[in-house]
Amino acid sequence: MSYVDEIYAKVVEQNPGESEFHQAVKEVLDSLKLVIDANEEKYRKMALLERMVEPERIISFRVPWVDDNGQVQVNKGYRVQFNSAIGPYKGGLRLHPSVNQGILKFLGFEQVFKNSLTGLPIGGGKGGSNFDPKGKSDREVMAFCQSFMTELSKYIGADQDVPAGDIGVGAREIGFLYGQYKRLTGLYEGVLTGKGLNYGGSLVRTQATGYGLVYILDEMLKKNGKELAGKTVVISGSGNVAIYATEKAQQLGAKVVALSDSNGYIYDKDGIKLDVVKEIKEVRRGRIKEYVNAVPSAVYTEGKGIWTVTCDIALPCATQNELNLEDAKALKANGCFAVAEGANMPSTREATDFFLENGMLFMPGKAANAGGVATSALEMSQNSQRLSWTFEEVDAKLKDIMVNIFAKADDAAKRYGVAGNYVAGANIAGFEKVVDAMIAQGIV
Ligand code: NDP
Ligand code: 2IT
Repeated sequence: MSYVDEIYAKVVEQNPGESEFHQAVKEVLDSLKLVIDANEEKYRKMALLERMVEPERIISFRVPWVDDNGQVQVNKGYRVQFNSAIGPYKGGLRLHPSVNQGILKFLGFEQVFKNSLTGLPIGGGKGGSNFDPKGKSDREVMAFCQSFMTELSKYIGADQDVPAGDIGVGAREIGFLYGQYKRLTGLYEGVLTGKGLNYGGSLVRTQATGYGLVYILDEMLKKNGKELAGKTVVISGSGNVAIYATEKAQQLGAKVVALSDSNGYIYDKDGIKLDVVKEIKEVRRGRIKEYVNAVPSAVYTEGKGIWTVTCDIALPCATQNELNLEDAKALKANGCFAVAEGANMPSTREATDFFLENGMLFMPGKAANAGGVATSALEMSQNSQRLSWTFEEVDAKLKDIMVNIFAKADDAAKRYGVAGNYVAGANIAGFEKVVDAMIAQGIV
């Protein structure tokens, strides 16, 4: 058995029930076969892949808090500190009932390669809880965040591990988490990113993942002789990533016609009115179906099905495995020619293979959504310098980083004879930097 296949078999055997983690590892290992085969003896001796697939540390803890009825609730809390070869652990915190150790390991594993691709000095990590913020009062969210941080604060720090937002964690949660960290440690330091602008946050961080997604999409289209202006775009989700992907796509002249949440999707043939969506989602924390109250000409459909909407470009920006083979076929049949992943691993492996085998342009999440964490790293730099850069400065750096990520994925794919396969390109380019740093640092 080849080294790569042997490691995948071990991962499945030693991490039972963690299907998303298996899936993420398999995709990366399959891409790396070409690189590993050329160095098999050396990598095997150093157990490089064994070390690559095993988190440096997983912290798991109890999170007790009191709800508005005086009832004590208990959630599970985690931080997966996956790999610190190229910098302090960096990655978001997810609050969603589906969170478990396997999901956070998949996200932490992806984060290692993504962070490497940004070219900035950040290692990979991820954390979160099975706490469901939906329907909770501000006080309940604060009580949860304070309890979560009381434990997490022992393991993080500006030069050690710097969490940020992800699903269910936005400005409100980061504020509560930061306040509690400061109270416990007495340190006013850049221990979290995505902070508010008046207490150390960076301009553009709120927009960064969605904007970055559209910057790299634009670059991929240009380099393949196509353009974004005038194209019809479907975007899933209606959270942070989806909203700012919509904003930037519209600014660049595309027409976004659909958005969704976990209940259903809206279709607006005239183009989504983003101020209405922001009011529903960012201000009222409502449901996407409320859009049709403000825009009666739009249509709301309950359930999945957003990928049956005709489009040129699809941007999945909700969650893992939200786009399967059937969805991929429907997109292709309706004329879609490009897909870029705002979410982490939103396409199933079968869907990804279908896109690649059918000549569609496809940019995987670890390259396409790296603008968020890249801008987090820019926030860390500003915090260390005790300076704030302007919106234009940060936005220009973000754009530059995304164009560079495209170039790295494109170049690695070409070097290994799989031109145009940005999945392989991103995995290989991300891996090369981390593996060099691991070798240089010895057996740790
Ligand atoms: P938000 O919490 O702001 O929004 C999430 C959106 O996805 C909501 O519309 C939500 O709908 C929908 N969603 C979440 N879970 C599910 C599910 N199980 N089924 C269907 N829909 C679902 O999160 P973000 O926008 O920040 O994150 C979206 C994706 O982007 C995630 O994969 C995240 O890991 C990834 N990402 C985020 C970055 C960031 O900077 N925030 C950076 C890089 C990647 P509902 O409200 O109904 O739950
Ligand atoms: O998946 C991701 O890259 C994020 N949720 C952002 C992480 C970060 O540290 O900004």
